[in-house]
Amino acid sequence: MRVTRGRKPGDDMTKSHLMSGARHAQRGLSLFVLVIAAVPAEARTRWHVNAAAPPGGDGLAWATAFDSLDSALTLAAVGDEVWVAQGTYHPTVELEPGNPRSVSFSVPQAVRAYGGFDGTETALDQRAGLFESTVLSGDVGLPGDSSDNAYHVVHVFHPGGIPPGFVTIDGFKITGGNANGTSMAGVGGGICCFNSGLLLARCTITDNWARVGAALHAQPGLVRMKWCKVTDNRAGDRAGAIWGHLINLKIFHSVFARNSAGNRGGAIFLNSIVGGSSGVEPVVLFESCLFYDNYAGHRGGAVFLGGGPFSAGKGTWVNCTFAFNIAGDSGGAIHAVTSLDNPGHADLANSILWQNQAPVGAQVKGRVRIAYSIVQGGYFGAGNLALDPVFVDAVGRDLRLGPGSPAIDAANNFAVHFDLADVDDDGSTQDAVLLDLDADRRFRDDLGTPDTGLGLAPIIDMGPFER
Ligand SMILES: [Ca+2]
Ligand SMILES: [Ca+2]
Ligand SMILES: [Ca+2]
Repeated sequence: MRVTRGRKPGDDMTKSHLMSGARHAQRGLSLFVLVIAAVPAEARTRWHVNAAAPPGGDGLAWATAFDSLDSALTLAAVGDEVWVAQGTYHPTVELEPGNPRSVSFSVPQAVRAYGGFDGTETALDQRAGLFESTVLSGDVGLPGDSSDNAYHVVHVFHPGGIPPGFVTIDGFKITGGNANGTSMAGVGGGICCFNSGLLLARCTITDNWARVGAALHAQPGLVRMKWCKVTDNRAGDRAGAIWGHLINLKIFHSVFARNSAGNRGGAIFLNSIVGGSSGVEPVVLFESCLFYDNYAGHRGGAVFLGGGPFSAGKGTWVNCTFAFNIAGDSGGAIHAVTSLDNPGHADLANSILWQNQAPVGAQVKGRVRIAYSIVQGGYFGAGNLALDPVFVDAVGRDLRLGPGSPAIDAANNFAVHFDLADVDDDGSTQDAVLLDLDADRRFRDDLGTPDTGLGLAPIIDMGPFER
């Protein structure tokens, strides 16, 4: 799987980003383009880690695996891979010497960390799929007591300038971070990412706490996420799951459930600054994602998009379902701030907004454009419906489409983007996405349903699941 690359024509850090950035620069905002350098495609060294290994290994083979993940991360250099067998791992390296809560797994720049092995594999595609049982746990100190846990389970940091490549974290459960300190110790309980490229794949990020950005805090950053589950994280203030500022974000085929924020952005809080318009490749894009049962005390039950001179959240959502999210004040699913100088802005297509709740704007509030979507209560825009999407089991939160759903064959084929997060792991980000959130085939024609969407048959369904 090719996950690191330099800038080149057709790559997703090129024209559209620069152009949208330039538009804002003309309006007095600083131009932000984080460029990631290329690294050798082949790994230099492959380190092996197995919690069940005897101590004293050299990490060069499964038979002599390290028993500590930090042993491998301490030695790993640009282009290296770290293969981790199932087991539970706790960080031991203090970012701030003398402070036991500053321990964190520091994944070095341009290192690829893979979990989910049983400890016999010789190729990545042989992985046994033990992703949820390869656990990176911030529960240091007293077990089961979060008050002495690590501030960040994982730390990805580049001090400035051009990062030497993407950091890959693929196939782990990340849990138990508690960023309840001050300054940077108050953000990014699961993962704290600064000035880096980060690819998250096949990870479950769950049960982390922070004041801001409980699962992931990225600022600035270039983040790709696919096949992840981000659940049950809690923020005291903002961003129950992900905080993104000065961020280029592509999140595909991921689930955000039961995250909460005391204030704004039950799952997502963005001050992304650039991008967001349709017609060019969005800088911030969520595709085939599911958001349910997220909660914000005030605004944006699932998503909050900031707005102001230096803080405008702009993003695009395609084939996403928002259901059963709740905001205490406004924007049950999404709240986009409507400041005059630089408003937040959400573009939605092929999506479903159903059974979200808020006193003002039960589904959405603010500057939100929607097309070819189901919106409870109705919404202005081409192809929008106000009909019950007929989930398979709404109470049990099976939010796939049931028989007869008006979402079937009713979306817009042209709204779908290229495979910018490489969900099919074929090494290309310029191919079509042919998988839905179940990894079943997209663009299926339901023969019993008239095509009401846009494009040539087969027509894509609304939401992340194709029936
Ligand atoms: Ca503890
Ligand atoms: Ca279809
Ligand atoms: Ca691909």
